[in-house]
Amino acid sequence: MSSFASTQDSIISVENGTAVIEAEHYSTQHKADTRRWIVFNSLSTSVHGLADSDTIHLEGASNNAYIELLPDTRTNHYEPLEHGVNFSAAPGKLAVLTYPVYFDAPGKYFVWTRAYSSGSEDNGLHIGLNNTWPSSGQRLQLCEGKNKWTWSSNQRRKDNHCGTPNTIWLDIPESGVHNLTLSMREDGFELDKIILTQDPDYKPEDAGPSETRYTPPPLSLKKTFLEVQEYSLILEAHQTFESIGDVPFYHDRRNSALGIDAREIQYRNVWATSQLKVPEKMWGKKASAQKTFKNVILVTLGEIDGESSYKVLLNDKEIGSFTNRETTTDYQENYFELGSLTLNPGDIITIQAKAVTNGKIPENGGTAYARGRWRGLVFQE
Ligand SMILES: [Ca+2]
Ligand SMILES: [Ca+2]
Ligand SMILES: [Ca+2]
Ligand SMILES: [Ca+2]
Repeated sequence: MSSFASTQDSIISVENGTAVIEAEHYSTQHKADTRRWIVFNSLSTSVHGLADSDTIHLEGASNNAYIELLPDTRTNHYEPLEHGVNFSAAPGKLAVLTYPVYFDAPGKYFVWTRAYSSGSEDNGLHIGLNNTWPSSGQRLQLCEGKNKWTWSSNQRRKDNHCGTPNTIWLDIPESGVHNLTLSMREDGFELDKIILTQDPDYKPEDAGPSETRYTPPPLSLKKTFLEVQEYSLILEAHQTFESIGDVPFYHDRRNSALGIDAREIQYRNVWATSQLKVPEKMWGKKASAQKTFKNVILVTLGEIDGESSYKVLLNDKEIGSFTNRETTTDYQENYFELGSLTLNPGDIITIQAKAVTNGKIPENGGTAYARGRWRGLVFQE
């Protein structure tokens, strides 16, 4: 059985003030004509054909995957700096990645990134929110920890090129889903993981915590009318039909059905009767409208200790007569088709059932009885 959850149903969420994102799990990339974030994982090779000055750095990468901004045509000071090509002082111009994140609380979130720098021109990145680029997200810089995966939350400043921790941050204006965005400052940048945290004292270590991805639990499956795939109206027996006559139906709550209390010997092997008078506004607002259904289905419940019989009458005329099939599982639905039916307000629908035994299940010196359970009528147009 499918869990009815696609990957789109899970979302990075803030847990205890912190959201953790694998960089390779971006949702979209745009402005990627010139430079593009490429995913590297266990299927990748260094022979990718794009300009690059270093090989794959899967060792130690969280989730065994990361992204690199390629081609990398400025790997050192001697290679020409081309504004808008291999360098972008302005944020949001090239290779923009988007990560939807659910924030349960607004406020200030410090941004940490885990990156791998092997040179002097592959260690700058811009961080934004909802495609806006506040000054507090610009010029994330990675100085220490060359040639290994390293966490940084430092903003590059004119007077301090390496910056100090916790100087890259975003202000989340309100709770809800916001798009974390990031874009190129320097090509060749390699990004493994991103952390957003409200804790100013937080400092990630090693690969950091696991991704904080919320996946909703499986939806509850329906328990009644299991094989009914389309209907315009379902009349549930216990909600709409009234027991009449000497042999009563009772409401079997556990099984959402009407049934006959076969412990009473006088209720065995005789018809119990229930009725519904079709109300004036059965089909909606228009009163007195006649309605024709292409099919009507009586839904009953099988039992192991007997095969109960049923009758359906319309204005005292029998229109259907059925017997449950033998079963080894209690309370499985049986579906009996009555075919096309035309109803008018004031019509009387009658359902009858019998408690019977098949003599197979010993009980109290005799054999157990099936209780003539039925669940409802399904109307199809
Ligand atoms: Ca590389
Ligand atoms: Ca570069
Ligand atoms: Ca690189
Ligand atoms: Ca990763």
